[in-house]
Amino acid sequence: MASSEHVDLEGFMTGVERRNPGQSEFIQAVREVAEDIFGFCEGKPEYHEYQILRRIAEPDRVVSFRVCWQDDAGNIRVQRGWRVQNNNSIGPYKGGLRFHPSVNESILKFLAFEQTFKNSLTGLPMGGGKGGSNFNPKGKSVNEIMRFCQSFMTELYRHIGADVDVPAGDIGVGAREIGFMFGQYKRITGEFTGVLTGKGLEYGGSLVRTEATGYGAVCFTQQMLKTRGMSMDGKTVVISGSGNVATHAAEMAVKLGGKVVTFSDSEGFIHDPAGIDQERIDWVKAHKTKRRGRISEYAKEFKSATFHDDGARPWGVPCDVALPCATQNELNGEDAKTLVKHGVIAVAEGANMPTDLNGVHVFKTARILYAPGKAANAGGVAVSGLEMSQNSLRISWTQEELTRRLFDIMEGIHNRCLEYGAEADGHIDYVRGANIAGFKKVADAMLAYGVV
Ligand code: NDP
Ligand code: 2IT
Repeated sequence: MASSEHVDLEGFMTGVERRNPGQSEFIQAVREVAEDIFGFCEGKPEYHEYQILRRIAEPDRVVSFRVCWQDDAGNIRVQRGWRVQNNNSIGPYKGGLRFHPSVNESILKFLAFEQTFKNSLTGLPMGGGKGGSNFNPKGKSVNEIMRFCQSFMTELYRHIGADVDVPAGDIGVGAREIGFMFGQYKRITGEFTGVLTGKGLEYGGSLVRTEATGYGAVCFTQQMLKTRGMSMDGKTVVISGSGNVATHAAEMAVKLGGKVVTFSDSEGFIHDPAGIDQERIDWVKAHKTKRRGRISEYAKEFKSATFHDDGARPWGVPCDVALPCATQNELNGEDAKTLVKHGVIAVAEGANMPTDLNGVHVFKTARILYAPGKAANAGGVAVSGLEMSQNSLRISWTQEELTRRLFDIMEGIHNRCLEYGAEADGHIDYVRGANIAGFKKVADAMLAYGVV
């Protein structure tokens, strides 16, 4: 029954490249995982015989659909929507929805693939999925956003469900968009179920979900620093992005005594050597979510800051801790070398795959504390998992209970990384640890199911 086909890493990647032409982000994400999994599978023939990695690297399904909507001027607009259901071996498909003009099948396949390992690492019963659209929310009115979300859900609703696939937010999708989509799902199906997470607190949302990704990433950084007898206290922190993940990472870094000095968006970054304190973080949050403003305006509001334009990124600013929290491939090999040259101690990815493969290799070679997104940013989906549990039980846990559970889960992920990533000299390869621990649980479930 089982195939005995056994190829090496490069043979495997040649097949992935042949089957996914032009899908560079997806191929990159698969390679990053395969580099570790091939070594781990040596001496474990069942994973090869049952083609486990080959099967995880082929989404269960990719649904693509047309989304029509009408703008305020009365024009008919046509967008493309997707849901990639990567793997549901250990639970319902789970993962966010991204609305950004750059969204395409490759990006959503990479995100759904990564999500499969990340969700496994949380220890909660969630499979991996991701979806979204090339819709650009920037500059749209609230009514346009609502009409788009309703139209998107009118197609998506038939593919999701509380026990089937549970989407949430990601870039361009926050509480407002989740509200519009949940309202439309409820309207179409007549069901009030936990079919989306990241909902408002009034209608089944969970406390701490908004903060969870950023808080969790800094909690993970603190765990990493602890292995070297250090803490966030007094550390200079460079952050990219200025959305949900970036602002909450900054908030927790400041709470733990760190000095945050940068934020960015797609236009550039601000550098505030005076330090971005809680008051300034609150200003950024309001500016980005309520006023939908640009980060450049921070430098007009706070005179201690400078704005660096032309899409500049903050990696040249000397720091102890770097937290990339914007988007994929925003930190390349040269950026990684600059960070290392300036003495960076820890890098934790709030975003998904923000470091390109060259950058990953630079961090690995320099043996700094480097946490990949699937470990460091898992706090968001973890509290989404807790939102699902609360919805099923029809109860709401308190802020304290949820914060405790989030921190316990992040510590659990750290321990799982240690299990497979600790080396003889005490160095921890978090990339290897996260890839193997995430893979093993999914792989063993797949072995139990046979060939399906
Ligand atoms: P938001 O939409 O709240 O913020 C995104 C931020 O990243 C903005 O500052 C945005 O700037 C910037 N950004 C987005 N795309 C680009 C781009 N192509 N180039 C440069 N900057 C860009 O999203 P989130 O904070 O939720 O997500 C940020 C990252 O974290 C993503 O990688 C996401 O997948 C990941 N993540 C999110 C989780 C969550 O719970 N929300 C959970 C785990 C990971 P601009 O306004 O100019 O577009
Ligand atoms: O990348 C991610 O983990 C998210 N965008 C959150 C997914 C979720 O289901 O909460």
